[in-house]
Amino acid sequence: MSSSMNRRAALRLMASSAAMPLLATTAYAAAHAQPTTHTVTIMNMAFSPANLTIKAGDTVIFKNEDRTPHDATANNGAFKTPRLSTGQSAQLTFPAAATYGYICSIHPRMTGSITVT
Ligand SMILES: [Cu+2]
Repeated sequence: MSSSMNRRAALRLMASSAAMPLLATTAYAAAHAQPTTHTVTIMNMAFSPANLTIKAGDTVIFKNEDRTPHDATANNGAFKTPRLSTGQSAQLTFPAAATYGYICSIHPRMTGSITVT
């Protein structure tokens, strides 16, 4: 009797450990994933990627790898990073669905967008 209980417990353990890698690959897991952190690199007077789509709750890190200072300033005033020198970064979390166009306020021809779904 105790050996059959042990076998059931062992089977349950195998089932649960086998399910974990599968779960991580399903669409359900992707849709309900933990918030993700994305990086927008600033280089050669441009944001890269210039157009980024993320999910509500995700975080975006703006990292300046250019030789000159830059920022990221939303056209609608929703956010503005500090002025970032070479090597500096700023992170913003986007709690709700929205679309933001943004520029570098120092070099307004530098443009980008973040779409939060
Ligand atoms: Cu700039």
